[in-house]
Amino acid sequence: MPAEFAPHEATWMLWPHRPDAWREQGQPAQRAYAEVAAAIAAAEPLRVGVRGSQIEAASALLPASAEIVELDSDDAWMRDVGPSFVTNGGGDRRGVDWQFNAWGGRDGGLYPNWDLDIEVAAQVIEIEGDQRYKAPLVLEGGSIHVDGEGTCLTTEECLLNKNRNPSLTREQIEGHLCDYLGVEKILWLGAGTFGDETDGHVDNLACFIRPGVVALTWTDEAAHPQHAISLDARRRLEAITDARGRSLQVELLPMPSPLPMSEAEAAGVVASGEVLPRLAGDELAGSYVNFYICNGRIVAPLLDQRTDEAAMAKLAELFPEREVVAVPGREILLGGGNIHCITQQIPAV
Ligand code: KQY
Repeated sequence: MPAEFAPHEATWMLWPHRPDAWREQGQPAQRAYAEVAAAIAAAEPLRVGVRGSQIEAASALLPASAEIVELDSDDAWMRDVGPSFVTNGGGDRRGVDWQFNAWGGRDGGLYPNWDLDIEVAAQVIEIEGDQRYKAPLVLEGGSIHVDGEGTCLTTEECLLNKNRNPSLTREQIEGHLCDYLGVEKILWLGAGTFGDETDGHVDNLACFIRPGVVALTWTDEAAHPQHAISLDARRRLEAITDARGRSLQVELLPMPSPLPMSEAEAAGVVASGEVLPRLAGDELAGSYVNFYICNGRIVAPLLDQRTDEAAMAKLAELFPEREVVAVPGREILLGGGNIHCITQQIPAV
């Protein structure tokens, strides 16, 4: 699997629509997704899967260059329901279609029916004209990062969770990752970001900046519940080597301050009893690590005026050869993820 920082042919997104997941019938989230779409579409081709009844709304908000594809989904997290693309260096690309159970199935999953989501990856692969590997592993794309040089970064909290692959051992899971991603070494972090409803996706905690360099969400506040989690991750990263035998350089990205959901935000969500309830005061799992790398750009979420400037400056320092484009991330965060979670790259071959 090429790293996200390798050249892309295109990016895929989905369009948010469900009123029990997104406030005010999804309209603020749609505007936020459209801002992300505009930032990406200015850098590379963008395709957006939209359910039939939403095509008019999506056309009005998405940039003119975005290709709107009629494609239905239960929610709008292309990182997790979409395919992971792999290449062989000889001009071939294939899509890996993982098993999906809505982040935990009957044991903590985020909605009870994901029939549409499980069809998304195969449709994307077919539209791209690529062949498909059907993988026997429950895995969301947000639970892995690769460096493109044989290393995969993931968390125990998610991939070893009994609500994903209860019949597989750590070794068997590693075997599937090696087989389907073409990696040789799995780097295991412990827990993900505090309060993350995905059971600790790595893409909200840490990511590769380039081979040998990892960014980690970080707070110096010892009393913050994230402090011990990030400290554990830092110690693990500093103690291991990657698939090429390199020690890792760990770069710290400041965390936003605590971000509780407001009364007004919670009140705008229609409770259906199907989706994890959105309640005032819920602590949102905000993280600047949840950015997206596209051709020539970093698209990063603005989350908190107290920390945005420092986080964007750090990203600019980490990616001197790319432009950092900051877009509002709060509305996406209200749905439980951020920019990385709503995008999926198609690597160039
Ligand atoms: O963060 C993600 N990768 C997805 C979050 C899904 C949340 C559904 N409410």
